[in-house]
Amino acid sequence: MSPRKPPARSIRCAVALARVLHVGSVSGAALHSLQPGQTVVKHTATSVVTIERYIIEQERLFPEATGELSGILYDIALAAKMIASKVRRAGLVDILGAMGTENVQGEIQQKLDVFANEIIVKAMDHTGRLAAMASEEEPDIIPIPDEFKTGKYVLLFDPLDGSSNIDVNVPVGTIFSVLKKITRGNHGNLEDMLQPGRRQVAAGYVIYGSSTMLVYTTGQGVHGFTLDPSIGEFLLSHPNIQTPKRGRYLSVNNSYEQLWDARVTALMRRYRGLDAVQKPMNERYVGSLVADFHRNLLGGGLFAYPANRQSPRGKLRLLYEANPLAFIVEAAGGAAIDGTMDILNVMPTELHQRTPLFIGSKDDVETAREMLHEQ
Ligand code: AHM
Ligand code: MG
Repeated sequence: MSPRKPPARSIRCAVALARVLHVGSVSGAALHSLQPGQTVVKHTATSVVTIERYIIEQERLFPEATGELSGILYDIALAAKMIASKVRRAGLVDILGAMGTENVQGEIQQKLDVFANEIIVKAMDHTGRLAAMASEEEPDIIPIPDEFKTGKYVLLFDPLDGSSNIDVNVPVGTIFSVLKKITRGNHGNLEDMLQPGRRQVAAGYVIYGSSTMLVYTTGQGVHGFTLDPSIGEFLLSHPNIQTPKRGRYLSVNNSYEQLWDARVTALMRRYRGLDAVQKPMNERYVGSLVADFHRNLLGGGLFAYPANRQSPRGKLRLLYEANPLAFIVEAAGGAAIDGTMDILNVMPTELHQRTPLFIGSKDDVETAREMLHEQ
């Protein structure tokens, strides 16, 4: 008996599918000659690795993994796509309706940082993977509603850092940190949030720039994914990011110079090559932390937000900004200090605690550590 001929429509579908999957053209004749059990799509390595595939493959390296952490990372990727699509339309606010007013569809426009906060909370609260959350946008811990199951992790995040830059079309970002819950009971509390950054199990950021990128680490390797808007997927674009040992960029807001103490001023003169000890670094300051950090991570350099007379603890938040970025930079071979100690060793005492931050290429951070120690 001859094998049954596949109907023409299913051939068309299979050919279209094969094309979408970039497995080359498959002719109808080739399909006719398929043997039972043979598939059209050959499972050969392709150059396209989605974030989902990557996370699953990473998870397989740890047989004890339950998949909960992987789930948290997918959920964040989904929230990031939703935020990205909104950020892309931010410039249209003027013609569609200003924030706090009704747009042409009769919907109330929200501030983007409030929107981003809600998106993340809603994407994460019902999954059963988290025991609590904390956001830079909210004064207190965000509990998991009683109707949902809870999990063994807590999530801390800055939903839209640098959001004042949106009006001038400068990149903004989301930063996140995942810790294991350490207290008993189903719901997380302040103690779970106030753990040193060294205990993070994952951290990452999303940059909404000329393209949208998600960069994360679980402590081993830093991986970057770029959103392909045509298919709505984050694709692996920057595997295993390593930051240069010494960098070329210096990112600091010089307008605070008259408020710095003498050691910080001397340090910045060193980076600028003014005391003739090293070659001058290139100054680049966007004023959007994720954008400054991302550039320096890839190109090498140092981002500094020192304490000053007006802000004795600096401006940036330990739990939502400094800790996650410090976890990433260390996994990429760099370093982060608060002036004297490693950011990841700082014992937090408050949810919204601020910290001075010197972060980036290892040797440049060591220069800061040495010079800031000097009396
Ligand atoms: P935000 O959390 O209120 O958005 O502020 C954080 C931002 C960072 O993105 C950036 O590095 C810093 O503030 C810039 O501050 P300054 O204008 O003082 O240099
Ligand atoms: Mg912020």
